[in-house]
Amino acid sequence: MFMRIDHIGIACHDLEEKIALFEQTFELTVVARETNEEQGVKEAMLHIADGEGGGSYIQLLEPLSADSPVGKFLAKRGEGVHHVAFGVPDVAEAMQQIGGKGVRLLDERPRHGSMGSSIAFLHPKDVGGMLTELVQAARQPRT
Ligand code: MC0
Repeated sequence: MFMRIDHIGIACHDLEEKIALFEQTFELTVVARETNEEQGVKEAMLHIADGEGGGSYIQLLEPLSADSPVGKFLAKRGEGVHHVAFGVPDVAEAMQQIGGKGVRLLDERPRHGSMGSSIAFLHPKDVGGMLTELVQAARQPRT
């Protein structure tokens, strides 16, 4: 079902400061930036590697407001790993399979994610305390 780790999402207060930190410390490069109003975030993707069906990234997330998911997370837990995202070939199919096993889906249908991807979240309480994201990259796996 999972092809690769698509990204690790890291919540931060100051996106530009954390981009500079990750670029300088790990010699990573920002390959995409986006403001996603629906998700309440301003974000940057730093490329790590290419994998099956898409790439692997560090995703830095700054909240657009205090009452957004990332804003609430920062207030409660502070900066750090917010979610882990796994690449799947077909997000709607993965939602159906995983939902059928009793895991709560936080989205009724796939939503717009980074770099043209389709995404859906799973409730952290149903998967060992880890907010989990399913990602179907815009670039489809080679057949
Ligand atoms: C909350 N909890 C978490 C968590 N956020 N556990 C692990 N990781 C997280 N990130 C825990 C809380 O500690 C709490 O546990 C319980 O879940 C319920 O949390 P809450 O604070 O009462 O409830 P809410 O209203 O904050 O909702 C949490 C929930 C929400 C995960 C349902 O944040 C959500 O729907 N997230 C999905 C969307 C999202 O995160 N979007 C931002 C990234 P206790 O034990 O205290 O009861 S968007 C993104 O990343 C896009 C751009 C992309 O990748 O392309």
